[in-house]
Amino acid sequence: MATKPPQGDPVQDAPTVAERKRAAAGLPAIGHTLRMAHQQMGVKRTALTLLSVNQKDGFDCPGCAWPEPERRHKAEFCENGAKAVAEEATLRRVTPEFFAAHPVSDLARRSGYWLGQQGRLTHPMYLPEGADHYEPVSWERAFDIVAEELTALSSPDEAVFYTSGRTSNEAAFLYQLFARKLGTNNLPDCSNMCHESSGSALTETIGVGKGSVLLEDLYRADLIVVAGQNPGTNHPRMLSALEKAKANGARVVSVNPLPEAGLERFKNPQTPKGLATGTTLTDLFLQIRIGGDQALFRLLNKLILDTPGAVDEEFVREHTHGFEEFAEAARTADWDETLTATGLAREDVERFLRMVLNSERIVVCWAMGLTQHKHSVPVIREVVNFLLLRGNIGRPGAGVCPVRGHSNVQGDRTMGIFERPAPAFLDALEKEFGFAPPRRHGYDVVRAIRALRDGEAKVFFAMGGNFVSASPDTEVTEAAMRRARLTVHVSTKLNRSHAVTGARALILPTLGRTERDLQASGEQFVTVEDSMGMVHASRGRLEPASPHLLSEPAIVCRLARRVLGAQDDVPWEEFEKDYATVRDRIARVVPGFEDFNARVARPGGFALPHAPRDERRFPTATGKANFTAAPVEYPRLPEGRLLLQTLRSHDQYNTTIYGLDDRYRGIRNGRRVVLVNPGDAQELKLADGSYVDLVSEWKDGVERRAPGFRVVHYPTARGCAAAYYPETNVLVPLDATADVSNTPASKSVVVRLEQSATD
Ligand SMILES: Nc1nc2c(c(=O)[nH]1)N[C@H]1C(S)=C(S)[C@@H](COP(=O)(O)OP(=O)(O)OC[C@H]3O[C@@H](n4cnc5c(=O)[nH]c(N)nc54)[C@H](O)[C@@H]3O)O[C@H]1N2
Ligand SMILES: Nc1nc2c(c(=O)[nH]1)N[C@H]1C(S)=C(S)[C@@H](COP(=O)(O)OP(=O)(O)OC[C@H]3O[C@@H](n4cnc5c(=O)[nH]c(N)nc54)[C@H](O)[C@@H]3O)O[C@H]1N2
Ligand SMILES: [Mo]
Repeated sequence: MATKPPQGDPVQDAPTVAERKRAAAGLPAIGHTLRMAHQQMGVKRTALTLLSVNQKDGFDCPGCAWPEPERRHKAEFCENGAKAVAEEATLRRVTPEFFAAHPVSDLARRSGYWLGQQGRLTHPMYLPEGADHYEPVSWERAFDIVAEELTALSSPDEAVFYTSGRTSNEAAFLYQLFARKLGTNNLPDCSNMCHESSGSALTETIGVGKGSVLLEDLYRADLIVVAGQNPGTNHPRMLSALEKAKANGARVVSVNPLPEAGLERFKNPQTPKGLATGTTLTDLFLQIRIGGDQALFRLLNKLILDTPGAVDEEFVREHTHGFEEFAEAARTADWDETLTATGLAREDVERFLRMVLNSERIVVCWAMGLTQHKHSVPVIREVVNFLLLRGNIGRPGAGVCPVRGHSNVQGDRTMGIFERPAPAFLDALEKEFGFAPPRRHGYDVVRAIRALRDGEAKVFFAMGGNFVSASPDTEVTEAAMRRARLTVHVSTKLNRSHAVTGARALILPTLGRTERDLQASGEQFVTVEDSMGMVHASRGRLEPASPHLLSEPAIVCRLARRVLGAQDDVPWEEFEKDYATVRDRIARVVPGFEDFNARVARPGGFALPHAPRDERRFPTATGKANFTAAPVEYPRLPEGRLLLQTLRSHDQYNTTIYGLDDRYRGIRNGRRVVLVNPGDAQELKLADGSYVDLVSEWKDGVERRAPGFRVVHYPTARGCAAAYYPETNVLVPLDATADVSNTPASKSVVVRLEQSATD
């Protein structure tokens, strides 16, 4: 039974499969970029917009959080950044007439792709209780509605304030201030589903939950390990950095269950040589089984310990804690078990070891392939052990590089978007604004869903994102959302979260990164922090999509005034008029932002301090970098089952679907595909092109099913399968999360594949 497209939805999911690609970018990427951009924006707007992406006087690309190099190209964007920009700068519009023609019951039947393709939201819209149509509403009335529901709560902890990672520093700072003045730390964010495991592991081991390298370090590294990341699709500009590092002599090891085209060969569209032949990026590809990384690094660590002279003893003595206990655990690492856990050959691991021992300076980069498993925090701790052993933290050309996703997800956390804020942050907030912020921890994403499900949270407010599609256990999450009294979304584009609502709902349309932000004191810019802790300004140039839009800071300021009262002593009106006054406050509250306004005026911005990177100082509980000795874990599969990872295609940005192709993997015109190793497929009798239901098995006994996926024989590691998110989120149990970080384990879902009913 191939799934039927939603009624009336012209999008037909009919995947075809061709050979996968072995190189990324090049001329086809330029062609795709321009075609997609022209469809959405027209020719003139395309040129005007794309040329100011990531320029020093332009706007920050809403695509990803990869940093900009000091010397920029005229075109400092990539194919997927251009798609992200085109999505936002599109000329299509979702007007009140659109909502009159499409009741919520109709929107709820549409695909996410169709919803996104309708264009930019133009007016604040309100869905009254019991109604099936959103109707236009004034901003004043919209804020009244939110105030009504917030004041009716018996505790501020019955409200949840979600943030997606595109929100600027200024908006994020104001938003958390408002939530905390209201009296709650319920500030879940997309990071809870993303790099939370990295933050948890790094804070504990090196004292700072962020990466410890700058772009310069990548250029100076001898060895770069890219584990659990697909930069060719998700951080294409990283390929230029890897290319440059290779030109300087670095070698690259890729650890991944999938051979990803971008890591194999990169055809840099900005150089003639790149366009002609390209550069081979990966020197060693370790095709690891899903979840095998901790075992791999543990064995590597044992082998380093066993090699005379391989440990940086002075560094270990001066700067670390817990070495003995760790070494004892590492010495028990076992070849056989490691080869089982990883699916690797002994020679692969030995080659990796030789490369490590021949390298003075090592950087490890990673993304969702390491962070979204039950044991993700121990996986990342083991990576830290690996780097500490040879002194690879806190010196040039070496360090940890968790590659962030959303373009300001790191900055939002720095601004205090966190359900478990540090006491020092709250102290600073208290001192600056003269109120007592709540100290109780709030809900993260998973806990917020439980609270909504159980009727303990009643108002859900989202600053961007698409909560119901991005979250795990889609049916549970949607049912939870429908129990809310009020759901509010500050959004640029239509998405499923607008169609799965509480009793009442609001859509508050906002400016995007590309747009001019005019306030009473004049034109404003905002600031963002990239994956490497560089803070810089972002200034949009386009005319806003509609005259009725408010900026995110303006929305928060007006809402706060309405809810907290005009006599509130935070100068919300001033903040809205002039964002520089917000930055003055950030400068006094957040360490590293001293003299913010002056420093961000410098082209290119400034780097935030990072104690381990800058001075080999580790602000942990022990005052040193901590080795850790967690037992090795890896997923064990029952007979006849596969371990499914849910990942991104080349034509999507999280839940925003740009198109139905995944060019590098050879898949076109459809997203309901499941990639299976041909050997596994043979054992399970799954012919290429047959249709299956994916059924996830979890200890709660509930059967979660995603029907109608085309089987694609694909060279993934044995025992592993892959399918796209968000179609497969229905399979991820709400309670299947990472230990410590509570991140949904969306890269290790145990599934069985059942032949589809009518196949
Ligand atoms: N164009 C585009 N850009 C994006 C995004 C987007 O959707 N589209 N999303 C943004 C966001 S929010 C994020 S967080 C990043 C995500 O960036 P990525 O983390 O690159 O995204 P995924 O597609 O989830 O890819 C996960 C990678 O990890 C591998 N992997 C899976 N399991 C394991 C494992 O157990 N071990 C190892 N070693 N590898 C494994 C997969 O094969 C895959 O290559 O990209 C950001 N940039
Ligand atoms: N199964 C599975 N689930 C996952 C993942 C996975 O790999 N597998 N990845 C997880 C990860 S890493 C992440 S980060 C989350 C992403 O979760 P979210 O950040 O919640 O989701 P997005 O799809 O990025 O949000 C897209 C929406 O954001 C709005 N938007 C875009 N730009 C702006 C803006 O400038 N301002 C405002 N206010 N709104 C804007 C648009 O309305 C758009 O529809 O998903 C997570 N979920
Ligand atoms: Mo992310």
